[in-house]
Amino acid sequence: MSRIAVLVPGKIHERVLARLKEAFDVIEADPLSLDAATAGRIRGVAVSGTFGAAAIDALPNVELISSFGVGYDGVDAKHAASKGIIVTNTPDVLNDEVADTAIGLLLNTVREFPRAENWLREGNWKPGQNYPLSRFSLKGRHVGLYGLGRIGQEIANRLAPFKVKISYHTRSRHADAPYDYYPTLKELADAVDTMIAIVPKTPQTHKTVNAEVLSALGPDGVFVNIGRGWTVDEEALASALSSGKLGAAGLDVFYDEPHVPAALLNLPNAVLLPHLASGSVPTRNAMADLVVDNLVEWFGKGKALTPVPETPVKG
Ligand code: A2R
Repeated sequence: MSRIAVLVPGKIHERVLARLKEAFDVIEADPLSLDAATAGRIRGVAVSGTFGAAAIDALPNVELISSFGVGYDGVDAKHAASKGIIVTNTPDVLNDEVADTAIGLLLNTVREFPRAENWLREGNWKPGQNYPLSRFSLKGRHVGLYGLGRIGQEIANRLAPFKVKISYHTRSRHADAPYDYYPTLKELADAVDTMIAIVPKTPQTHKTVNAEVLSALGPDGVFVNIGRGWTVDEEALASALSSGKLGAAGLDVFYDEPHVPAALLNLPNAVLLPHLASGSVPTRNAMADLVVDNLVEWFGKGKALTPVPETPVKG
């Protein structure tokens, strides 16, 4: 019996490819360039990045699109749902890694560790010469979480031992969360001096961290983004940082990756990382396994492990 055909439309973690090849007939190609017979054979997709409506429409018999990463904004899940196609993502297996990165980035931003290390490597540490005291401390801060989902909750768990006050803004109050809830992002920004954004890329989150929100954090304020660059007005952020309206920022994500605006690159009070929050070998392996396991379970047992809310079919 011939194997089920699974399309891999672009670059993906090598473990995904290796494991898929054990179980499926893997076709590595652009869906829009396939001949009709090949397109008709494809029943599954494994994708890291973009898979839009045209790509979905090019595969008449596709049943499941398995997307690498917890954010699946590159896949048109609504369109897939309208055609009865399931989309899966890789939630939970990266919560700890991303939350750890958030804490590291926060500390780096507040205490300037990357700058201090550069200062040392450049040979500046000499008798009688010490790196200047960091302007800010984490001690006594009031941290506002913009997002308290799977990852936001893990960030909150890690923040508690730092003895900072924690508050949050989400779409709706979490009755079981022991933190102050603010129904708007501006009200949260008014209340806190430190904000960590961990929300998905959706039409509702676009550039919600704007000049008004950043000003509300204030000259001693710190902003950290570990979710999506889409949620931030980068021009307003660079301007707030350079004018001193905002104290410092730590960013793992950017609006138009891998492009990082020069206005941010030139700022001494910004810590910039190349979207690596989940980027360790063990965590990316776990994500790769979940991408493959969703396809294996669906075609073996008719059950998708981690369908996204738009396509909540568990089989
Ligand atoms: O569902 P809620 O009310 O707990 O709010 C979710 C929040 N969120 C928003 N908050 C305020 N205004 C919005 N328009 C809005 N849209 C979503 O973001 C929830 O607290 C959080 C998302 O949680 P999860 O769906 O569990 O996502 P997870 O696994 O924490 O990942 C967050 C994002 C991914 O979508 C990637 O883009 C990125 O982190 O790696």
